[in-house]
Amino acid sequence: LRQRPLTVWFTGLSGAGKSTLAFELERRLVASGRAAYVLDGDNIRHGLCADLGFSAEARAENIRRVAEVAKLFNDAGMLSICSLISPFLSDRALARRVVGDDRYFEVYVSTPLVECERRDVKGLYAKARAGELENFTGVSMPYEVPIAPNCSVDTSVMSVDKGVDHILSCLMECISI
Ligand code: GGZ
Repeated sequence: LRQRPLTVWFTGLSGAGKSTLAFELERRLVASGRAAYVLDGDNIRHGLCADLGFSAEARAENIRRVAEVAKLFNDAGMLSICSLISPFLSDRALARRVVGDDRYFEVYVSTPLVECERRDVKGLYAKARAGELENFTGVSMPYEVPIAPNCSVDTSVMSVDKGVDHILSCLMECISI
């Protein structure tokens, strides 16, 4: 089976649907015989990046480490799927450099802030609005919208299944995997 090692990099606000899309994409790729693995920001912050907080510097280091791991998976021939808020253009540019321009595929999960805040699955937006969480993306720290993502999905207007269909069609179109 032909497979190009790629890193699919999901970026977007907390609650936008990045992890859900990433794990469903992984499930579909594995079901079609491809080796793929999700590196999810929230999970990785319990282990590899347990020492890091949410300052701009800590996020940059978080993203750098995950990109380095994604590159190792790619070197081993696997597809890496990274799901991190990665709010700053400069950090996503670093991730692109680390994994290699020709291996980096960016998916912007563009679900609007109002919808993420309405969902507030973990109650983090409420805490941030109450001033109990500092440096919260979209509330007390900026999110810099990607300029030219390879693909965009807004989960407030598209189901997870349709979103993954769209990502897969972009992947097939842009790169033959
Ligand atoms: C943003 C925060 C914060 C702050 C805790 N800002 O939606 P979640 O809850 O489950 O996932 C979010 C996760 C963000 O980690 P990342 O590694 O993706 O961020 S970054 O790429 O910017 O390094 C969120 C939770 O951690 N969380 N505090 N202040 N998200």
